[in-house]
Amino acid sequence: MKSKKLNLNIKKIRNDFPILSQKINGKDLVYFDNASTSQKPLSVIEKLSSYYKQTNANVHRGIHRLSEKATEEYEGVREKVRDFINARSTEEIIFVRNTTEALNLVMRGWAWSNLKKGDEVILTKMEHHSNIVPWQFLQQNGVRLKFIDLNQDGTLKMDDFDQLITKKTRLISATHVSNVLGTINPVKEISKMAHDNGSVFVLDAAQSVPHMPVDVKDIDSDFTAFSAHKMLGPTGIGILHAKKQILAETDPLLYGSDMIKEVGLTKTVFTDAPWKFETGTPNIADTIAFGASIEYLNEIGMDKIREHEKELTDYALLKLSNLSGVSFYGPTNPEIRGGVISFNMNNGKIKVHAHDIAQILDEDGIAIRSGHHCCMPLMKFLNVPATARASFYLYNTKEEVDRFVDALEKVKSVLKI
Ligand code: C6P
Repeated sequence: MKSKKLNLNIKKIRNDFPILSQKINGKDLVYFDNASTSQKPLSVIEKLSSYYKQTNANVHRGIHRLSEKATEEYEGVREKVRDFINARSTEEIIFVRNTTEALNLVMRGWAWSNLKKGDEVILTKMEHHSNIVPWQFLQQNGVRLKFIDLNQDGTLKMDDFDQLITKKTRLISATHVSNVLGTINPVKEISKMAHDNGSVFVLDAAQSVPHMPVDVKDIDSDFTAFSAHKMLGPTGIGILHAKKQILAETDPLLYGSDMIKEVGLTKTVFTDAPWKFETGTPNIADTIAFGASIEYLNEIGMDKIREHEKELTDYALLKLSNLSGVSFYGPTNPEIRGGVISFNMNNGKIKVHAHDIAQILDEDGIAIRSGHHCCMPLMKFLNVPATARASFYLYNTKEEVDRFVDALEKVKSVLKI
């Protein structure tokens, strides 16, 4: 197959990621587990280390120089995040640990006290457990959960919204990009349907913000959640974006420390958003290093990253469709598909377990994920216990896709399918 030239300077990019130059089982590492977590460029690693070497101090507390510097850098990242997702104000940007914590904050802090018996929440059947399990707790208060079904190609049955949305629908939540199917959902349309009905729209952007331009003002989501570790940043830091008006009606998850204006023995006046939600000494170092990952992504350009992944995915899907015994899931239209390919292998008689595929690929230095990907209801829809999954990022190449496809040939011959 003739390979079209990708528009990123991949060689230069790969040099920025020290981990990619190592060998696994004597073979060059192919890292195709980016939907799980991404690798980190030197600028992020160095920012983390330089923070501890030169800046380390608590934020918002001291008036000494180091504390002021740490606070300045920490708050500077809030502005970088605001700009990255085109939010209206830094007051709408809350630092949390990850997407899961962000979604739990929406459930406990807003939905728990605002939704009553008989109210309804609509989710989709492709949601990650982090966007299902928290909402299940609302059932204790008599809230009903409803689910949008999927078409066979892994897209949402958009027509079903008409039947599912009622006057009792208070909240709709959906993933922007499925971490299993790669489907890019029409979230702007869903957001509009929610608002036309007077419902709140929650966006799980864990798999979109790292891979494509995302504009929360344009989508008009009320709450948006994502994690730094999936976008070249450190683990332990994530974002909940929320519109100012709705934040005013949201309670914090944790209480204490400096999220206060005044504390009496029996009564406390809280400080303003977003600090009200960031109780205790925060994850300062990782937040500051997260700023370096945003700078890195901005320098490359999110449009270019999206194009690169689209091209890689298209290339991989074409090669996989020529490989007998491989079936993959999700839409084939590259316009509505992110850089995630879940698949299984069988020859009609023998079904290969996804873990066996991942293990054989690992022998060749190729890292993919296998399992239910925290999407058990989706596995049920697909009628499989697990899938193997390759997921791409800006540093991956067509040559790596070729190696991956060759390794799948090896799986076929080892397992005689
Ligand atoms: N999906 C995957 O391998 P955390 O772990 O909180 O940073 O992100 C949770 C999460 C929420 N929503 C979606 C759509 C996700 O994909 C994830 C994380 C990883 O697919 C780990 S299970």
